[in-house]
Amino acid sequence: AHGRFFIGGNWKCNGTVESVTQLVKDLNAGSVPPADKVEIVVAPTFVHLDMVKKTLNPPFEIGAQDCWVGKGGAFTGEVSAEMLHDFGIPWVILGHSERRSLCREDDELVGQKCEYALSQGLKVIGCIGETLAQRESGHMFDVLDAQLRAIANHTSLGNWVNMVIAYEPVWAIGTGVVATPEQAQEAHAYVRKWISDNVSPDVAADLRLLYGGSVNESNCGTLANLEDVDGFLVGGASLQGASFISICNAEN
Ligand code: G2H
Repeated sequence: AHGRFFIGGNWKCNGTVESVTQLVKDLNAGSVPPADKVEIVVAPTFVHLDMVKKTLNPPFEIGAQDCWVGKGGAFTGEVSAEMLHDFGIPWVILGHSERRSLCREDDELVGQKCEYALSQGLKVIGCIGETLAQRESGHMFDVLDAQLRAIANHTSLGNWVNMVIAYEPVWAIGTGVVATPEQAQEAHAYVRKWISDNVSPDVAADLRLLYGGSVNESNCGTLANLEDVDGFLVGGASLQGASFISICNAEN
């Protein structure tokens, strides 16, 4: 692995006051590695950020699931990067495949979002990944190239320390079909080489590459041992306190 292992919990559009209260309680009671071993970030909905921030204890950190592409203003329904930073939220997920497909965010918009969020002092979990059709038609690497190119075009050399990349094959998201260790390692090695060739070898060596897509407490151990898997972005299983805590201990 490269750098400090990273576990992200993407709660997506889930939660009630009651369920979030319980989940925070379960996380606080769980035993996880110290912050210098594993970095853990959970991303509640915007509505729940405040209560989670007030109640979730270190070493857990907090992130948002998205933010606006530029400075706030007359953008009904949006939340800006500077608001998140001002509010004390250190991380934001950008370019998740659900936003790319359901909200029609294209590569360039995701790149611009990364640039603006980084400029406002946020750290970014940038998501990439191919659909099943793209993989089966032999376009997986072209898709990853274009997604990475857009992010790289908008990320200055010095800002890569504030970025992690999550490889989430769309066919593995929420489907229960996890990538095989070979598929995950192949894609991650490809991403690291792309970053080495197109950004810099030093950035590539330090960049944390997360795998996402149906990660659970049973499959996380094998995936965590792969050379180029430096953490996970977990959806469904991050809503269950016990499962998420086991995944936080995947490296042990
Ligand atoms: C992929 C992942 C979290 P799940 O979207 O980002 O979700 O673990 O439910 O497949």
